[in-house]
Amino acid sequence: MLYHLLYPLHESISVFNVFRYITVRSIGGAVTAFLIMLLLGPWFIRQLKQRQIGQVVRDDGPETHLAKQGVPTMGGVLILAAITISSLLWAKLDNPLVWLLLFVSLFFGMIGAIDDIRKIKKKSSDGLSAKGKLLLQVFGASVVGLFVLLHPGYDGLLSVPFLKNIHPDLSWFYVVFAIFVIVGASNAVNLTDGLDGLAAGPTVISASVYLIFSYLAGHAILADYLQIPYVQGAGELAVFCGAMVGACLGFLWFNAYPAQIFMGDVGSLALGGALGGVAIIIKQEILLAIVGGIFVMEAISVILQVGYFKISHGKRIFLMAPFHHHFEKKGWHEPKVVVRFWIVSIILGLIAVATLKLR
Ligand code: 57M
Repeated sequence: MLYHLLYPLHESISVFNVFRYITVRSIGGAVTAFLIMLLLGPWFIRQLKQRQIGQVVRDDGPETHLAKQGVPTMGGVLILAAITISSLLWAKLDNPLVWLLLFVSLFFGMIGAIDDIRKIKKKSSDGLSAKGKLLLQVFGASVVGLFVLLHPGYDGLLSVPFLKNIHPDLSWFYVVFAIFVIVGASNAVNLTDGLDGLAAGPTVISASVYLIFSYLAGHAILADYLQIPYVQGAGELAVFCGAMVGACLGFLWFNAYPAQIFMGDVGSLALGGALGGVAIIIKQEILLAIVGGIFVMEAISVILQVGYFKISHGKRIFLMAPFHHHFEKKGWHEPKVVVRFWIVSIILGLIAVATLKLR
């Protein structure tokens, strides 16, 4: 919005010329979202406490988690508010990709909110049925997949990191692939969100990498030089990614151990959906498996654990899944597990950026 209001005045007030630069607006988006979280966080936590919107902790988890009973949850509502307000302030509003990414984030946030509210009302950790949640997620993701496939200038070609000349054409199957990426990312972040700061940290790193890739994908000359798909208008998604970075950093201020607030499914499903959405929209889909490697490893640990548990009639691969609990069970303190996962996430982020040249 600020671009539309202030840039036209740049001839009389020259400083407003800066609003034309995506880099400036991405940083503006990040700082604005961060400040919204920092300034409204304490108030929001008080509101959650007054309304007794507190976490119901399962009794079959690590004993250390029982002390977390009642921690205010659904902090994702404030995260989404910060991302939305900041994006609407700093992004160009005549860009359909920005609205598409806002849609998928808020739609997945709505799914999570329904789940959270049901859990809180029922005072149990069972929320929306798995089938109901999945159907809603598939619908939301299919909107993005269809938009991308039918939008002028898009195609069903896949980008493969490290292999610049390989572009498999999925054609209509690209919609199914897009659903897999977005729904998979959403649920993977959801599973990861099981320790203080464990989901927000890697999300900051992933959104930072996608901020860079969005800027490059939307820049015709740089995209051509780096041999990545040029996506007209993708640069504006750097502003959205900046808002995600700022909002998650602001959330971390309160979610760092010992957490004063959890993001809830409203936050984890939305952030995962947003990361999956931006990966599809800027045509950097497989890259998410690298930069979001922590999320992928967490989801795979659950798939392996549940699968082996069933075929072995009760045996386990990990002491507990998702595998952040495995390290807790091995005696690692929670902050140590979280910071070590952040370290791995940062290394994966650097490798993801390196794919721009290693190809
Ligand atoms: C999402 N939710 C956390 C919080 C957060 C199939 C199975 C693997 C499913 C999985 C599951 O239920 N996942 C749901 C994980 C929960 O966090 C809430 O949920 C939101 C995110 N969705 O925002 O509102 C708990 O996580 C802890 N937490 C923190 N700090 C945070 O910042 O400490 C969350 C955020 C919170 C709090 O304790 O209550 C969760 O873990 O439920 N199930 C599991 O993850 C369970 N694993 C399991 O059952 N493993 C079995 C299966 C695979 C065979 C096994 O390994 O044998 C674990 N989770 C819990 N207890 N709580 C273990 C049992």
